[in-house]
Amino acid sequence: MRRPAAAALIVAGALALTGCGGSDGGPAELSVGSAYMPQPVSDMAAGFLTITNEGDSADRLTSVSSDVAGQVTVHETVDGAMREVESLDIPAHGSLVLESGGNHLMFEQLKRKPKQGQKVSVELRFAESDPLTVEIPVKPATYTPKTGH
Ligand SMILES: [Cu+2]
Repeated sequence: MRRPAAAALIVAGALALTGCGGSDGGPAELSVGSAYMPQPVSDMAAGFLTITNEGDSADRLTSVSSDVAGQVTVHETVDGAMREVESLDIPAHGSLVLESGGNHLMFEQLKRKPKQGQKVSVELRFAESDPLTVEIPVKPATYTPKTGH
């Protein structure tokens, strides 16, 4: 009767490894990188970043807000046309990429125009994980996305 006990110990050890971080069990582990905002040339601005998920469960980016904009929406680009989406998937052990010509954040009703060299504070909210606040650096306007909105 000792073998089952030994097997249980091994399973418990594996769980302890994957559960590192000591959180309350939130299985998605999100981090943000490669963030930037092209200096806006109108009363709208775009934002790009990559959300990496090192956890065992998928999550979704569900909403975004920023103190510089009255509204921030999430857009995807399909066949060259942008459209607003309710959420974007962040796969387990994968990443969600927001990049020029693809998925992006749209800052509308700008309260001030961010300038190159400044940073814009953005809060990202998710279906499962706790919100993340990111300081997005403002880059030259040459990153301006295609027209269309
Ligand atoms: Cu857009």
